[in-house]
Amino acid sequence: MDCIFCKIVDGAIPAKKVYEDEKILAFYDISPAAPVHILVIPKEHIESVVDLRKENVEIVSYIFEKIRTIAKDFNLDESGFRVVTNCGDDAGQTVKHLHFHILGGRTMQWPPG
Ligand code: D5M
Repeated sequence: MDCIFCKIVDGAIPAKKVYEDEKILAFYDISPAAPVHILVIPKEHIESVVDLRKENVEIVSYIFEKIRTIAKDFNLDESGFRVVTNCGDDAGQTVKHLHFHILGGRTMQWPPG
């Protein structure tokens, strides 16, 4: 499958990993938009939020559990951080493999552009 994040999961493309287990992978974003910018993905290929099904509830809640611990590991729990998942073209989703951005280490504006 021609998916860059699946290739990272398979080890065909390198990534700077932050956390990995049998279900998920977290790694540094290649073009950081904040001092801390980490992507968390399910290893299973799911294209976006639109493709989530009831059977994916567990992996999504598991990802959020890990987002919480990663944020704590990077000392973002006190200062605050943002979790973003872009879905589809209008949101600017460039990689069609579900991923959650963890952004922190600076103040952010809302709403985003
Ligand atoms: O975000 C997709 C994000 O994925 C974007 O911030 C760049 C990042 N990206 C793309 N390729 C790589 C590799 N090879 N390593 C690390 N990070 C990568 P989106 O929400 O789809 O716009």
